[in-house]
Amino acid sequence: MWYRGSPGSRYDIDERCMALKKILVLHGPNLNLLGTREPEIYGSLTLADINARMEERAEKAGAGIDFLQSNHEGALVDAIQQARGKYDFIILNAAAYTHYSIALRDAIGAVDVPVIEVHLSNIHKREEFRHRSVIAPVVMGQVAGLGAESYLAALEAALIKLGVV
Ligand code: CA2
Repeated sequence: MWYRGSPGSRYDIDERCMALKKILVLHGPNLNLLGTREPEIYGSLTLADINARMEERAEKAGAGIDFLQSNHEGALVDAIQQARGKYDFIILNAAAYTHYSIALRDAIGAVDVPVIEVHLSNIHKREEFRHRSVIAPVVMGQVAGLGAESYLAALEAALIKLGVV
């Protein structure tokens, strides 16, 4: 499901007038369930809550932001490939695909858009199979374990790297 900055927002207006910096946020499988189960691990905010917080911050900084959640590996690969020339930064929570998707790793490696890997939970202190991220070697950096603030910290870093704040 795609979500875009609200119509008539500064994002919409700026996009027609000047080259504004654009960020794509990708959420992987099962993250649509956030806020409904396992709040002790993933927190009680829904994905819509997290997106709203990020949108508010991006708008304040004058950057554009779009969101996509998909349970399908191929849809995420397509979104990464299509980000080329359209987005300046990707913030990616690949969820379970983090631990085994060579397809996602190859897509990130093939697209010249910087990626920050995000996790709500601290994958390094959970089950052993979560300790390994196959995408870590091809991303700019990783933020994990801060709950929804992982996304906001990644966004802040992206805004700084893009020179908009
Ligand atoms: O901590 C993270 O953000 C993860 O990427 C979340 C993934 C998990 O497989 C990774 O190891 C770490 C799981 C996302 C599933 O989210 C749910 C949310 C609520 C209820 C059930 C699943």
